[in-house]
Amino acid sequence: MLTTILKHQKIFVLGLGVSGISTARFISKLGAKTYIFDDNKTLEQIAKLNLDKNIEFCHYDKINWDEIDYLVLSPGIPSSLPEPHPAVVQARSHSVKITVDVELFVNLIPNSNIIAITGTNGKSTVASLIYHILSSCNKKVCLGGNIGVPVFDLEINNDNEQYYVLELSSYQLELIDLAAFDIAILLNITADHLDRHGNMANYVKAKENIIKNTKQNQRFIISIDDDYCDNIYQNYNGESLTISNNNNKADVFFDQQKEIINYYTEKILFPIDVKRFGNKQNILAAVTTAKLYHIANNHIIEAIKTFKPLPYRMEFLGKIRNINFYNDSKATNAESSLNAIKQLQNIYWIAGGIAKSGGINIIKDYLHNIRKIFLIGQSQEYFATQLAKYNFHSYSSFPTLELAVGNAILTADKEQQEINILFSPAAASFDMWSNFLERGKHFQLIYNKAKNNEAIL
Ligand code: UMA
Repeated sequence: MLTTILKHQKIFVLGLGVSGISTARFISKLGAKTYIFDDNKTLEQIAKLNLDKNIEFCHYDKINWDEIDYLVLSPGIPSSLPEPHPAVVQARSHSVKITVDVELFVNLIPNSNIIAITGTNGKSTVASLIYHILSSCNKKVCLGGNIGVPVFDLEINNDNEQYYVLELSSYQLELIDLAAFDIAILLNITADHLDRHGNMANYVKAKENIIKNTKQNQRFIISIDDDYCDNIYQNYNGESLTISNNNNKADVFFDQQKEIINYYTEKILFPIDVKRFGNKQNILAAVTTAKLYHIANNHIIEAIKTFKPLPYRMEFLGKIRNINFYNDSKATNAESSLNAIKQLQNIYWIAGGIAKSGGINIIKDYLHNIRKIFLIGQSQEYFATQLAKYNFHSYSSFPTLELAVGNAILTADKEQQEINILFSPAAASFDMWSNFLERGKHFQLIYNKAKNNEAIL
């Protein structure tokens, strides 16, 4: 058993964010000698106060690496690109195994059912939806991973009645070595996190690690809507089920009326507003997973009806006069914003932040859905240059989100028709906020003020 093996090991945990803290707690409780470190000096005192006395805070320069069995890296800390962390370099030179919490966790529970989900966009929605369907059917199920709950915060149950739904990022998948999943889901791949992975090939390789190892009866649910995923599918030899937004040659797809899902040869009547879930692919991935676990169609549909979409993902906040407000702060790249833009007309689009590779290039064919654009953040000039190139000139730039929203409302008030204010940045948030959650909360606060007729500027 891995628990027995781990118990006798010496383990260095680098990074004291949520995943590092939870890993250190778990392995030290098992009995492993646990060392921790974080480059943020202020965390040393906090860690010392909050963690067991048998966990030792120790700089990686001071550790005797010859005695260490594992270096557990927090997902946000690079193991190779753009530059390996100095602790990684030292660990490697002493042949210490470098790993990540998900790898250790999954190897502890080989008998349970593990559903792993990755993709550039939609993975949190799909993970939450699968979790909701399984728990609605009284299955023993836990949800964790990149979605915000570190795996070692989940209850550990190595039995075949237990289900784990794990959202996995490319950062976590990069260090997968032996972990294998019962159902692996790959939703889509578009350029993202290239600063961390260096280039597209490395990013794709990290995502592909979701099928690096196989488990008995493993199934791979893969969307074939983008070339990267299609290529992975073409080269895959195991059992797979393809899903698609628009290709009726896939194993699972919506047919023309969109109220029917074709699941192989079976047709499932599906009277649900698909827009609530971001896109069709998200629904198809969740339904396919549920079918693989033999859940009856009526149970699947009932569960999906009661699912509450996650905050800040195409979240409809409400209507003020002729203006609908949508909070899509989670859209940290243009592909994600494109999903939102495709769903609406008469859009006043608030966008900007730290641009991803390609900027907003892929939006160009859907600019007809947009009436005006309100640019914020570091990417203002870049996005403006791109818009000018596409002959779209109805845009202005603002130094704050308040000013952008305020101006959007003032302008929308003069319109004779219904306007959709869409906050979908198509960029990372770190220039103005610490993450997309903080950014989404900010937009929600501005909306609340506007709703209550309070000044927002
Ligand atoms: N640190 C160092 N040295 C460094 C860099 C960081 O010591 O060179 C320390 C920081 O000071 C900090 C800690 O490492 O104390 C942070 O570690 P972390 O960035 O891995 O963050 P955690 O809090 O452990 O959260 C991680 C995931 N974070 C990232 O991948 C960046 C969370 O995903 C995840 O929810 C959590 O584990 C539980 O599994 C967040 C995320 O932004 C939501 N993910 C990216 C995304 O979705 O795009 C991939």
